[in-house]
Amino acid sequence: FLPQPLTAAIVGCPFSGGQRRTGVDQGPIRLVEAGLVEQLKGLGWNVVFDGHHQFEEYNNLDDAPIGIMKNPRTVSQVNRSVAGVVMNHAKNGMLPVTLGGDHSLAMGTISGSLAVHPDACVIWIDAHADINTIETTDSGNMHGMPLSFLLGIGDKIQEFDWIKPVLKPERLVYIGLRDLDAGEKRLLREHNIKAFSMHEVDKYGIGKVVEMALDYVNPKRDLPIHLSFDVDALDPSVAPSTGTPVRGGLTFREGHYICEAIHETGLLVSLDLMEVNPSLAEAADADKTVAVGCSLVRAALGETLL
Ligand code: Z70
Ligand code: MN
Ligand code: MN
Ligand code: MN
Repeated sequence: FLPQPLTAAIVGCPFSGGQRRTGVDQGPIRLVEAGLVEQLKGLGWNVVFDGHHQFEEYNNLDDAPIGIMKNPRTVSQVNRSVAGVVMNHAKNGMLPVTLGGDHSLAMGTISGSLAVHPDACVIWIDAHADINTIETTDSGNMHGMPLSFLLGIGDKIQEFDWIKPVLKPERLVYIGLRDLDAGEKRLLREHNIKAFSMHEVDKYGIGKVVEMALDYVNPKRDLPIHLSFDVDALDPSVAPSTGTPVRGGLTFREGHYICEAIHETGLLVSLDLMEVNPSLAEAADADKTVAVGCSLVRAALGETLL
């Protein structure tokens, strides 16, 4: 789906308004400082990076909660802007690599990539399902909600009118889940959404799980793929510096295997790497999380072991 020569467009999104903890806005800055642009060039990619997006115009919105949703107008407007940026990069034949920032940003990235690749499937790697609606959310944190907006599930909220329900439930698959709210479990069942939790990773092994996930969303291996990777899918021993670490996660190799296998399909058109928060752990653990983030992106863009 991507023209040669291959070009990646880094979309740095220092945004933390979809959750409560500061510091996740430093994720993209640290990933780029660690040398991600040069690393991707080293793999043979052309890389476009015109600085991190600042979202200044949305810093001081009058933003009272809607229901219990926090910062709703800011989350909406930032994502509307991200959607435009991702869409333009994709239209120009580039592979957007969006660096978060919190996972509410997937409202923008997936809206943008599916505007250009409407039949794309979404592979969502996460400890969490991020599918709460205004009715089901207990926290009001919008990083736990992006998929409900993209799927068109839940009460319509005027402030998010710009988000079209571009994602069909049968085009979504999860890997790595292990911390779902009761309402989210109900939504997955009601909408018949395919998920491979850590239980299935243990049972079948990661190789089989990725194959089954692709067989489900992309049976003929002919649809574009948007990969949305929340670094908290990895075990906290591998990626400690993230807002909501949950024990029992993917190993270093399991996380990389997913990225490598998706690269091998030749179908990847858009990538998110989200929830790196370098301020939440000791310096060495923050560095380790940033390094694993860079390494996952390299794997998805074709770095091989041999
Ligand atoms: C919970 C909520 C979440 C990430 C936490 C948690 C959601 N289900 N997502 N960390 N990345 O608040 O809705
Ligand atoms: Mn840009
Ligand atoms: Mn997430
Ligand atoms: Mn998560």
